[in-house]
Amino acid sequence: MGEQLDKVKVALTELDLDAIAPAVKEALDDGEDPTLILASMADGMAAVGELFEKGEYFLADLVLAGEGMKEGLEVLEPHLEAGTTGQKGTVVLCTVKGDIHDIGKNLVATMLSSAGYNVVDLGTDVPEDKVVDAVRANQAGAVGLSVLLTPMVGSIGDVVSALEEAGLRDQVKIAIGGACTTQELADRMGVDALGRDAVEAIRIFDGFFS
Ligand code: B1M
Repeated sequence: MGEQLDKVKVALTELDLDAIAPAVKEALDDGEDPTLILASMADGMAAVGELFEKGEYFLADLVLAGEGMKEGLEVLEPHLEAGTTGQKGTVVLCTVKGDIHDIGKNLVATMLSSAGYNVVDLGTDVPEDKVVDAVRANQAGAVGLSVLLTPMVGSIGDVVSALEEAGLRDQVKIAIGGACTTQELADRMGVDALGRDAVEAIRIFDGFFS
């Protein structure tokens, strides 16, 4: 990892909020690829998660890490966005019911918009009927669900069932992503794909709409 990228990761891992945005800016000024900077931020967040699991960080530290990620993203996002939006198709995106993590979902939204999708972002803790309503109202061709909490994976199944009951399941492809998701979970929940990161999410939706 380059020195500037390492600085980004360390600033986030050490919760040095004053250093995060400047570190991202320095990396950009140095010509680092924005997607690599993004990956360094994700590495920093993963390290924070590990420290939380070990009992070295507490909930307040997770909140700080979330703030730090947002500050870094504010600097980075304009460099991820390419321009033309809404050409390829409409994707309804949300974090599932019971889960309020939104950083990864927001990243996926930004990347999809910049890749030319119309993204209908429903936010976090979204019940299945809201997803159904949004798919219908926007004639969406795909749904993206973000889920980070293992106890909330059942919310994925609730969305699948609700779309089936509404007679919409055949019209939409569904992808899931987020820290606690696996291919085994995707298969079990009856969704069409699993995206491990925002870049893979774009590949998946490109496949859905091709
Ligand atoms: Co929470 N949290 N958290 N947290 N948090 C995790 C997820 C956890 C793994 C930490 C840990 O214990 N190691 C753990 C979950 C364990 C589990 O169930 N497996 C956990 C827990 C337990 C909790 C609480 C229950 C803590 C508590 O209250 N005791 C609580 C839950 C609240 C709730 O949701 N109801 C909670 C709260 C919070 C904060 C609010 C403090 C904060 C969130 C702030 C926010 O989002 N605005 C927070 C944070 C920051 C984290 C960690 C540290 C970081 C998450 C993150 O933003 N990662 C996280 C640890 C970790 O994930 N290692 C943790 C960076 C982000 C870029 O990655 O979201 O994975 P990610 O998204 C990636 C990919 O996954 C993928 O693309 C993204 C970009 O590459 N992707 C998709 C994501 N969604 C996709 C959708 C797609 C495709 C790809 O659609 C097709």
